[in-house]
Formats: sequence, structure tokens, C-alpha cells
Amino acid sequence: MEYTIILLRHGQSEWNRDDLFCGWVDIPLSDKGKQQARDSARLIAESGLDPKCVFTSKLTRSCQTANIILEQLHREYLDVYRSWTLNERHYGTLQGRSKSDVLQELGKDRYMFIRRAFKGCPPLINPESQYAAIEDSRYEGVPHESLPLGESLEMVTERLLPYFESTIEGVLKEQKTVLIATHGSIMRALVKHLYGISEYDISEINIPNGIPMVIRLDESFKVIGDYTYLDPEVARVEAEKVARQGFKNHS
Ligand code: DG2
Repeated sequence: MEYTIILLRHGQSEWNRDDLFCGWVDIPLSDKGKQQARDSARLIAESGLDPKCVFTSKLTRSCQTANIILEQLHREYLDVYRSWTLNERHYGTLQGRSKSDVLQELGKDRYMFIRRAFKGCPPLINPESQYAAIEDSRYEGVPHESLPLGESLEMVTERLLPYFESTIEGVLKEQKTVLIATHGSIMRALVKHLYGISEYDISEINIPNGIPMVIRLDESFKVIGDYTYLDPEVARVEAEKVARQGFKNHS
């Protein structure tokens, strides 16, 4: 028995376009992001993969991406599971700030440490701040102490894996092929876990918006081969642009 995860970072959001740290702030897709979601659906259809259900975060940009894909695939009837544990990393006090301003203020090493090191954590935000973005009815029922005010990739991994192992693996067993429309940090945390990637190597991995990644697992949920992108060349070019965000002439 083989299982397949189609893992996807949402299309470009308005704040990805404007080079602002977003995290838990609920920003919709840009027009380009909506087109990337349509292109993702085409790539999935052309690959012959047929997801039987969908997981998303509680953030609009990943929900919109999933909705567009389901519409394009004529699969709007599929079950969609939404969890805050699939939300983007909480970017603390950086949420709402321009990446180039933060780079100038902190310098390259500190900026890249916070963005990409496994243990790199942004300064925690005051829960009263307008950009804290945790006081919202969509998080009703989540214990208050579980809601983050700033997270490293390590902290994201700690909240993601229990959901992955208790819920996603169970659904995968039944459905065989699932789509997870989520965020860059969730994808980095999951590939690090599944492929046993080191803390150093994960800091070098950047995830492009809107290009489906395919992960194959055996019956014990061990990976088969390497992960692949459905459009590897565009994924490579777009991942390099993500890495350079905040730096001059990055796009
Ligand atoms: C980005 C990731 O996540 O930023 O929070 O600003 O695309 O879900 O909004 P997204 C953000 P980087 O870690 O790539 O700087």
C-alpha cells in the first residue's frame, strides 16, 4: 500500500506581493495568487493525482487556495478539514512589518536566523497588539495557552506533529491521496520530519508559492524516494526569490 500527500503553499498573498511579514495576520490572495491556485489545479489534474480530501489552515489565503483548486478540479464536494495547527508560523512583532525594513534594522545574519534557522524565534508580540491576530472566533475552543505570540520552526513542529500523526495519517489511511493547502513553514516542518533533514539543511530550504509538492509514503508512513515538485523548474526559480525576499532586487 502506498499513500500520497500533495503538499502546497498557498498562492501569493497581498502581503507576499508587498513584502510584508504576515504570519497569523489574515491576508487574502493577490490576483497572481489566485492564478497560481488555478495553475496548481491544472498541474494536479495533468499529473493524474486525484486527492480524495483536503486539509487547510484557518487562514483565508490557504482556504482560498483550496477552494479554487476544488472548483477547478470539479471536486467541490470533497471533505475539507481545517486546523489552526496548519497555520503559518506566528511571526511575533514582525507581523505587518516590511521585510526590507527588518533586514536593515537587524542585519543579514539576525534577519536570516529568524526567518530560516530551526530555532530562530521572532520577538513575541503583545497579545493586545492589532497584529497579534489570535483573538478571533475561528480559534474558539483552542486553549488560550496554546495560541502562539511568536514561533520558531521548532515550535511549529511541536504543534503540527500531534495533528499530523493523530488526524492526517488516519485520514490518509482511508483516503490514500490527500491535498494539504498550507504555508511555507508548515511544509518545511513536515519535510524536515518526514525526510529526516538536519537543522542546518532545513535552513537552506525555501518553499515557492503555488507549486504542488508530491510526497509518497509506504504503509508504515515512511517516505519513498525524495519529494518532487509538479513543476520543478518554476519551483526552483520561485524558491530562490523567496530566499531573497527583503534584499534589494529580489524579484
Ligand atoms: C510568510 C513567510 O508566510 O515568510 O508569514 O510572511 O506566505 O504564509 O504569508 P505566508 C510570512 P518567510 O518566512 O518566507 O519570510
